Amino acid sequence: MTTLTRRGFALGTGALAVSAFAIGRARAAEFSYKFANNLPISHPLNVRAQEAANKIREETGGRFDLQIFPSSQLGSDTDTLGQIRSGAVDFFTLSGLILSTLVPAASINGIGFAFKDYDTVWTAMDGKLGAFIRGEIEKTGTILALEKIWDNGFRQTTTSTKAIATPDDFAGLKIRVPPSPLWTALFKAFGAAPTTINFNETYNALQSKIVDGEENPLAVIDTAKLYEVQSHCSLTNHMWDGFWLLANKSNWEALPEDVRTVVSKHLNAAGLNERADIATLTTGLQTSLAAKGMKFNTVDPAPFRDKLKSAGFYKEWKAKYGDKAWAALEDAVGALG
Ligand code: X2X
Repeated sequence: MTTLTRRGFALGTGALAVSAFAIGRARAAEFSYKFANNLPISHPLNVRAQEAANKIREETGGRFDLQIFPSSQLGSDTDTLGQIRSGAVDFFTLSGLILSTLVPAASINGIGFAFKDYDTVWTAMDGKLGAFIRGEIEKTGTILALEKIWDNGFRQTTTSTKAIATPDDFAGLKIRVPPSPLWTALFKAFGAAPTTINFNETYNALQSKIVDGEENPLAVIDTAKLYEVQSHCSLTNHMWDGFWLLANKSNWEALPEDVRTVVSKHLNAAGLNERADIATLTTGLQTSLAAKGMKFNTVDPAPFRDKLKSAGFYKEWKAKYGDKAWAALEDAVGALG
């Protein structure tokens, strides 16, 4: 028979409180950090980020809580770039091309038709080219990028008007581009009329016909439901785009080293899993988007590349990045332009 003394009872509840704290849900975490991104919650980036958040909470015994804000809930990419610099946001996945408004070299992977396939992408971005870009990001002194870049994908062109089969089809096309000088320059070189619009306003801009087209990887076209407002998808594969997982430097350095190790381990692993998810998802998407009404066509990239060459695109951007950065790119992808 067990007699529950007053003292024994008090000890018992104490033990219960300790074990509830150990699983991390009994009280507020010691560190609660915000992770912003522009993608729908169903996109693999958010699925894997949430999975990492759960693992981090568990492995830190509830000390670290990663709160994820999908769909630009904290503001447009342009706004959020300001917030990651000030520390109002702690983590932010951002396309290197948009980041280039702060770190010019960060757009270099978006040079038209630079990458022929994913093997080349990961060799470059997990290798010297990625290290070079991360070094440039670190030079800001306010933000840093975790080691593994996450996949956005090879970008395809959609319109509500017509298929893009040759460079001439771009002539005068009102196309939405994300906020980045490289994006604007690329589509001007194709002869289109690009308009800069943040992603959180893109669906509405297409729906209200402020623009007739946009370009994004199939995983974004699908999860953001752009197929509802676009009828054609031309497989232009004109650039590979990825998301650097940025951290505010002083908030990152405010974490104890052991917490930082757990956070970066799970976030980098999540990035690798997200890459695999995008690959799997993309395989089936042409069929499922076609079933939702999109008309697909493939393109021969050669005339598009020639158009960029004759417009002086490669020459201009080589001069902008400088010989050292351009050599790092060509080292990874072969001679350009
Ligand atoms: O804004 C876009 O088009 C998107 C979602 O692909 C990026 O974040 C660059």
